[in-house]
Amino acid sequence: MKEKILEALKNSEDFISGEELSRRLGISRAAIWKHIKTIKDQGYKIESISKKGYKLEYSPDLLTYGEVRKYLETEEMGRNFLHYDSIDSTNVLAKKLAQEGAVHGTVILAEEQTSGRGRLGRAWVSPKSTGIWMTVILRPNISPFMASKLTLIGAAAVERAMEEVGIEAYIKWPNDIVLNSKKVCGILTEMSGEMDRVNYIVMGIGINVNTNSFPEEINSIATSLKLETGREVDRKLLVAGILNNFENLYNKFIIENNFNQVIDICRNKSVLLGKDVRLINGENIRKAKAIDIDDDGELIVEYEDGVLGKVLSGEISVRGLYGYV
Ligand code: BTX
Repeated sequence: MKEKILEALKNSEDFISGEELSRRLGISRAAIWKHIKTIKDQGYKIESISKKGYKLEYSPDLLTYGEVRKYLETEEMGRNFLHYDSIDSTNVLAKKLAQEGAVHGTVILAEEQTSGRGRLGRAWVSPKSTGIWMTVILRPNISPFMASKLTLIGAAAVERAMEEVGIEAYIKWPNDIVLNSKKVCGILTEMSGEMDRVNYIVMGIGINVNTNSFPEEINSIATSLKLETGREVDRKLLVAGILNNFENLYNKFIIENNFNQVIDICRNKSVLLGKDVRLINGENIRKAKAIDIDDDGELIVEYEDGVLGKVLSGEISVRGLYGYV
């Protein structure tokens, strides 16, 4: 109901009376007044004048469904959209909700994460209202060994969406997006499954959008779209753009088994190919050169002894990137 009131206010150039709203929406004027109060508490400025009614003066930069919806062209992705002011981690909540049966395409988005997570238990810095911290719940009918491909679909969708808002970003296979050799986005894909079946997958995407500064410990490796382009980027457009592109690429893969476009994007926009890399597997570090990304999304490397190898996922550090020199 709150969404409907907001929508009516947004669509009206002038004041709308409480009476008109109550007639249109079939609820009492007292109920309208209560909802208006909650909307104001979210940061919207609404002028109210007796006899005239309500007028929306200002909408805050919030990533609610009501704000994102008009840019969404999807059927499933983001159609169940949960927005939080502050939670520990959207991935953690997504797993809980997926376990409880949340539908395919459910998006959990928070303005702030107090305990955002990266891979291998690392932390992801997620300050209030400056980034995009969201997780999509997926229920693909694929075998678990195909799941790592979804991260590449996510990375390709983020790259496309950035391009649509005029930003040329690059993909550090398999789960980072970089701008000017610094990390602007990370993707964390987690799966619940059995030997031959996926129960659900949650794909968390974290993007530093309008962040002005970072804590000391990541300052040299992290950047934001704003810091690199010198302008504020509309978070709503980016969220919708990611979901639009993701649904498109995801359906091509799941329904038509067509992964070509994703691979093309990952190859053309790769920061790894042709570079000296270190493959990190716990304590074990091996030097190699990144040669190609094959049609299955695996990274082809050439080890120092000239032997070629395939890497399915994992930790890669690249010469010249994030301090590896
Ligand atoms: P990762 O393990 O590849 O990267 C984590 C590392 O990146 C950290 O150890 C730190 O060095 C650095 N880092 C931390 N915060 C940031 C930041 N804001 N920008 C750039 N670098 C940073 C990458 O893991 C996957 C991150 C996924 C984050 C999303 S946000 C929504 C969802 N919910 C959640 O808890 N995680 C995901």
